[in-house]
Amino acid sequence: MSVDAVFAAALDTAQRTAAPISQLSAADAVGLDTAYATQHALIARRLARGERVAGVKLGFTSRAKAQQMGVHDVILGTLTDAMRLDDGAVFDRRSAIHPRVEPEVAYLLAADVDGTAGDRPLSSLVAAVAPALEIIDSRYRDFRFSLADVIADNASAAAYAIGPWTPLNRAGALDNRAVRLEIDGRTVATGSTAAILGDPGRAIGAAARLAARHGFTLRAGTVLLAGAATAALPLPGRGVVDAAVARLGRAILRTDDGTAPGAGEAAS
Ligand code: 0L1
Ligand code: MG
Repeated sequence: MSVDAVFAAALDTAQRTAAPISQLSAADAVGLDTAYATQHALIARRLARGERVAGVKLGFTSRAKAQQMGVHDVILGTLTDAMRLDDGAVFDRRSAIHPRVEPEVAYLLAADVDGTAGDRPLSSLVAAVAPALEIIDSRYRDFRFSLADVIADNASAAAYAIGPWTPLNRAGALDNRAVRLEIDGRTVATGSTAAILGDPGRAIGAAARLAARHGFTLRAGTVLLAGAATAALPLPGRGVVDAAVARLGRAILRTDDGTAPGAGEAAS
Protein backbone atom coordinates (compact mmCIF):
# COMPACT_ATOMS: atom_id res chain seq x y z
CA MET A 1 0.00 0.00 0.00
CA SER A 2 1.20 3.55 -0.73
CA VAL A 3 2.00 5.81 2.21
CA ASP A 4 -1.05 8.03 1.56
CA ALA A 5 -3.33 4.96 1.55
CA VAL A 6 -1.86 3.81 4.89
CA PHE A 7 -2.32 7.27 6.45
CA ALA A 8 -5.83 7.56 5.00
CA ALA A 9 -6.83 4.21 6.50
CA ALA A 10 -5.57 5.27 9.95
CA LEU A 11 -7.40 8.62 9.79
CA ASP A 12 -10.57 6.97 8.51
CA THR A 13 -10.61 4.50 11.40
CA ALA A 14 -9.92 7.30 13.89
CA GLN A 15 -12.91 9.25 12.58
CA ARG A 16 -15.25 6.27 12.45
CA THR A 17 -14.37 5.03 15.94
CA ALA A 18 -13.90 8.49 17.51
CA ALA A 19 -10.51 7.32 18.80
CA PRO A 20 -7.54 9.70 18.36
CA ILE A 21 -4.26 8.71 16.73
CA SER A 22 -0.68 10.00 16.84
CA GLN A 23 0.45 12.64 14.37
CA LEU A 24 1.52 11.20 11.02
CA SER A 25 4.51 13.49 10.85
CA ALA A 26 5.88 12.20 14.14
CA ALA A 27 6.70 9.01 12.31
CA ASP A 28 7.56 10.39 8.90
CA ALA A 29 8.36 13.65 7.13
CA VAL A 30 5.16 14.36 5.22
CA GLY A 31 5.11 16.93 2.42
CA LEU A 32 2.09 18.89 1.24
CA ASP A 33 1.65 16.77 -1.89
CA THR A 34 1.49 13.60 0.21
CA ALA A 35 -0.82 15.37 2.67
CA TYR A 36 -3.35 16.29 -0.05
CA ALA A 37 -2.98 12.84 -1.65
CA THR A 38 -3.83 11.37 1.77
CA GLN A 39 -6.90 13.61 2.05
CA HIS A 40 -8.07 12.51 -1.42
CA ALA A 41 -7.55 8.85 -0.44
CA LEU A 42 -9.49 9.46 2.78
CA ILE A 43 -12.40 11.00 0.87
CA ALA A 44 -12.28 8.17 -1.70
CA ARG A 45 -12.93 5.75 1.17
CA ARG A 46 -16.00 7.77 2.21
CA LEU A 47 -17.27 7.96 -1.38
CA ALA A 48 -16.86 4.19 -1.68
CA ARG A 49 -19.26 3.89 1.28
CA GLY A 50 -21.87 5.94 -0.62
CA GLU A 51 -21.16 9.51 0.48
CA ARG A 52 -21.13 12.29 -2.10
CA VAL A 53 -18.94 15.38 -2.34
CA ALA A 54 -20.99 18.41 -1.20
CA GLY A 55 -18.30 21.08 -1.42
CA VAL A 56 -15.06 22.27 0.11
CA LYS A 57 -13.92 24.22 3.16
CA LEU A 58 -11.06 26.57 3.80
CA GLY A 59 -9.03 26.50 7.01
CA PHE A 60 -6.58 28.96 8.56
CA THR A 61 -8.32 31.91 6.88
CA SER A 62 -7.86 34.11 9.94
CA ARG A 63 -4.46 35.72 10.37
CA ALA A 64 -4.59 35.12 14.13
CA LYS A 65 -5.13 31.37 13.71
CA ALA A 66 -2.50 31.06 10.98
CA GLN A 67 0.04 32.87 13.14
CA GLN A 68 -0.89 30.75 16.15
CA MET A 69 -0.21 27.61 14.09
CA GLY A 70 2.91 29.06 12.41
CA VAL A 71 1.48 28.61 8.91
CA HIS A 72 1.38 31.11 6.06
CA ASP A 73 -1.25 29.75 3.71
CA VAL A 74 -4.83 28.59 3.84
CA ILE A 75 -5.72 24.92 3.44
CA LEU A 76 -8.53 23.12 1.66
CA GLY A 77 -10.72 20.29 2.94
CA THR A 78 -13.58 18.31 1.41
CA LEU A 79 -17.20 18.35 2.58
CA THR A 80 -19.46 15.35 1.99
CA ASP A 81 -23.22 15.06 2.28
CA ALA A 82 -22.80 12.89 5.37
CA MET A 83 -21.24 15.85 7.21
CA ARG A 84 -24.20 18.11 6.45
CA LEU A 85 -26.71 18.77 9.24
CA ASP A 86 -30.04 20.39 8.46
CA ASP A 87 -30.32 23.82 10.06
CA GLY A 88 -31.38 23.13 13.68
CA ALA A 89 -30.59 19.40 13.52
CA VAL A 90 -28.82 17.38 16.22
CA PHE A 91 -25.13 16.47 16.11
CA ASP A 92 -24.30 13.34 18.08
CA ARG A 93 -21.40 14.49 20.27
CA ARG A 94 -20.41 10.84 20.79
CA SER A 95 -19.44 10.56 17.10
CA ALA A 96 -16.53 12.97 17.61
CA ILE A 97 -13.31 12.99 19.64
CA HIS A 98 -12.90 16.58 20.90
CA PRO A 99 -15.16 18.69 18.65
CA ARG A 100 -15.06 22.46 18.45
CA VAL A 101 -17.52 24.77 16.76
CA GLU A 102 -16.99 27.98 14.80
CA PRO A 103 -19.25 30.51 13.02
CA GLU A 104 -18.65 30.79 9.29
CA VAL A 105 -19.94 32.19 6.01
CA ALA A 106 -21.00 29.71 3.31
CA TYR A 107 -21.15 30.32 -0.45
CA LEU A 108 -23.24 28.36 -2.93
CA LEU A 109 -21.30 28.07 -6.18
CA ALA A 110 -23.13 29.15 -9.33
CA ALA A 111 -20.50 27.81 -11.73
CA ASP A 112 -17.71 25.28 -11.89
CA VAL A 113 -14.69 27.07 -10.45
CA ASP A 114 -11.21 26.61 -11.88
CA GLY A 115 -7.83 28.24 -11.30
CA THR A 116 -8.91 31.43 -13.13
CA ALA A 117 -11.63 32.23 -10.58
CA GLY A 118 -9.52 34.87 -8.84
CA ASP A 119 -9.81 37.00 -12.02
CA ARG A 120 -13.59 36.59 -12.45
CA PRO A 121 -16.32 38.64 -10.74
CA LEU A 122 -17.79 37.00 -7.66
CA SER A 123 -21.27 37.43 -9.15
CA SER A 124 -20.40 34.99 -11.97
CA LEU A 125 -19.20 32.32 -9.52
CA VAL A 126 -21.54 32.53 -6.53
CA ALA A 127 -25.32 32.17 -6.42
CA ALA A 128 -25.99 32.77 -2.73
CA VAL A 129 -24.46 33.30 0.69
CA ALA A 130 -25.51 32.07 4.14
CA PRO A 131 -24.49 32.00 7.80
CA ALA A 132 -23.03 28.65 8.77
CA LEU A 133 -21.66 26.64 11.67
CA GLU A 134 -18.74 24.27 11.28
CA ILE A 135 -17.84 21.52 13.72
CA ILE A 136 -14.16 20.65 13.49
CA ASP A 137 -12.65 17.60 15.15
CA SER A 138 -9.00 16.74 14.81
CA ARG A 139 -8.40 13.03 14.60
CA TYR A 140 -5.02 13.60 16.31
CA ARG A 141 -4.48 13.22 20.01
CA ASP A 142 -4.83 16.49 21.97
CA PHE A 143 -5.80 18.39 18.77
CA ARG A 144 -2.08 18.73 17.98
CA PHE A 145 -0.84 18.51 14.40
CA SER A 146 1.57 19.86 11.78
CA LEU A 147 0.30 21.58 8.64
CA ALA A 148 0.68 18.33 6.65
CA ASP A 149 -1.12 16.38 9.38
CA VAL A 150 -4.17 18.63 9.34
CA ILE A 151 -4.37 18.68 5.53
CA ALA A 152 -4.25 14.87 5.51
CA ASP A 153 -6.99 14.89 8.17
CA ASN A 154 -9.31 16.77 5.80
CA ALA A 155 -8.73 20.11 7.55
CA SER A 156 -10.39 18.67 10.69
CA ALA A 157 -13.80 18.68 8.94
CA ALA A 158 -16.51 16.89 10.93
CA ALA A 159 -19.93 18.47 10.31
CA TYR A 160 -21.60 21.69 9.24
CA ALA A 161 -25.00 23.39 9.24
CA ILE A 162 -26.05 26.17 6.90
CA GLY A 163 -28.69 28.81 7.64
CA PRO A 164 -30.99 30.47 5.11
CA TRP A 165 -29.45 31.36 1.74
CA THR A 166 -29.59 34.96 0.46
CA PRO A 167 -29.00 35.52 -3.26
CA LEU A 168 -25.61 37.19 -3.67
CA ASN A 169 -27.11 40.16 -5.50
CA ARG A 170 -29.30 40.90 -2.45
CA ALA A 171 -26.69 40.25 0.26
CA GLY A 172 -24.75 43.54 0.03
CA ALA A 173 -21.13 43.94 1.10
CA LEU A 174 -19.95 41.15 3.38
CA ASP A 175 -16.49 42.40 4.24
CA ASN A 176 -17.28 43.59 7.78
CA ARG A 177 -20.44 42.05 9.24
CA ALA A 178 -20.71 41.44 12.96
CA VAL A 179 -20.72 37.75 13.89
CA ARG A 180 -21.93 36.27 17.18
CA LEU A 181 -21.61 32.71 18.44
CA GLU A 182 -24.09 31.69 21.13
CA ILE A 183 -24.37 28.54 23.18
CA ASP A 184 -27.68 28.03 24.97
CA GLY A 185 -28.54 31.69 24.41
CA ARG A 186 -25.29 32.99 25.92
CA THR A 187 -22.84 34.88 23.70
CA VAL A 188 -19.55 32.98 23.82
CA ALA A 189 -17.63 34.72 21.00
CA THR A 190 -17.97 37.77 18.83
CA GLY A 191 -16.11 38.72 15.68
CA SER A 192 -16.43 40.04 12.16
CA THR A 193 -16.52 38.53 8.73
CA ALA A 194 -13.40 40.65 8.13
CA ALA A 195 -11.50 37.93 10.04
CA ILE A 196 -12.04 35.68 7.00
CA LEU A 197 -9.19 36.71 4.69
CA GLY A 198 -10.09 40.38 5.22
CA ASP A 199 -13.25 39.74 3.19
CA PRO A 200 -14.91 36.32 2.85
CA GLY A 201 -15.36 36.97 -0.88
CA ARG A 202 -11.62 36.30 -1.22
CA ALA A 203 -12.30 32.71 -0.21
CA ILE A 204 -13.43 31.86 -3.72
CA GLY A 205 -10.13 32.86 -5.33
CA ALA A 206 -8.14 31.19 -2.53
CA ALA A 207 -10.10 27.95 -2.86
CA ALA A 208 -9.76 28.02 -6.65
CA ARG A 209 -5.99 28.44 -6.42
CA LEU A 210 -5.59 25.54 -3.99
CA ALA A 211 -8.05 23.39 -5.91
CA ALA A 212 -6.12 23.83 -9.17
CA ARG A 213 -2.82 23.06 -7.43
CA HIS A 214 -3.93 20.06 -5.39
CA GLY A 215 -6.44 18.20 -7.56
CA PHE A 216 -9.84 19.33 -6.24
CA THR A 217 -12.85 20.02 -8.46
CA LEU A 218 -15.23 22.80 -7.39
CA ARG A 219 -18.61 22.17 -9.01
CA ALA A 220 -21.62 24.45 -9.52
CA GLY A 221 -24.27 23.69 -6.91
CA THR A 222 -21.77 22.75 -4.21
CA VAL A 223 -20.83 24.72 -1.10
CA LEU A 224 -17.72 26.56 0.02
CA LEU A 225 -17.27 27.14 3.75
CA ALA A 226 -15.16 30.30 3.66
CA GLY A 227 -13.60 30.12 7.13
CA ALA A 228 -14.19 31.04 10.74
CA ALA A 229 -15.05 34.54 11.98
CA THR A 230 -14.08 33.79 15.61
CA ALA A 231 -11.91 31.28 17.42
CA ALA A 232 -13.30 27.75 17.52
CA LEU A 233 -14.82 26.84 20.90
CA PRO A 234 -15.33 23.41 22.49
CA LEU A 235 -18.68 21.93 21.52
CA PRO A 236 -20.81 21.23 24.61
CA GLY A 237 -22.10 17.73 25.26
CA ARG A 238 -25.68 19.00 25.12
CA GLY A 239 -27.00 22.35 24.00
CA VAL A 240 -28.07 24.69 21.25
CA VAL A 241 -25.40 26.47 19.20
CA ASP A 242 -26.29 29.52 17.15
CA ALA A 243 -24.18 31.58 14.73
CA ALA A 244 -25.60 34.99 13.81
CA VAL A 245 -24.17 37.08 10.96
CA ALA A 246 -25.53 40.64 10.82
CA ARG A 247 -28.22 41.11 8.15
CA LEU A 248 -27.67 37.56 6.90
CA GLY A 249 -29.38 35.49 9.58
CA ARG A 250 -28.51 32.55 11.80
CA ALA A 251 -27.41 28.95 11.54
CA ILE A 252 -28.38 26.65 14.38
CA LEU A 253 -27.44 23.18 15.51
CA ARG A 254 -28.08 21.12 18.60
CA THR A 255 -25.74 18.70 20.30
CA ASP A 256 -26.52 15.59 22.27
CA ASP A 257 -24.17 13.21 24.08
CA GLY A 258 -26.83 10.78 25.24
CA THR A 259 -26.82 11.97 28.85
CA ALA A 260 -30.08 12.95 30.51
CA PRO A 261 -30.88 16.69 30.44
CA GLY A 262 -29.31 18.35 33.48
CA ALA A 263 -26.93 15.41 34.13
CA GLY A 264 -23.59 16.65 35.43
CA GLU A 265 -25.02 19.95 36.70
CA ALA A 266 -24.55 20.74 40.35
CA ALA A 267 -27.68 20.10 42.45
CA SER A 268 -29.27 23.37 43.52
O1 0L1 B 1 -11.97 25.08 9.72
C1 0L1 B 1 -10.88 25.40 10.20
O2 0L1 B 1 -10.45 26.56 10.24
C2 0L1 B 1 -10.01 24.32 10.77
C3 0L1 B 1 -8.79 24.13 9.96
C4 0L1 B 1 -7.91 23.13 10.63
C5 0L1 B 1 -7.27 23.65 11.85
C6 0L1 B 1 -7.99 23.25 13.08
O3 0L1 B 1 -8.40 22.10 13.21
O4 0L1 B 1 -8.08 24.09 13.97
MG1 MG C 1 -13.78 26.13 9.67
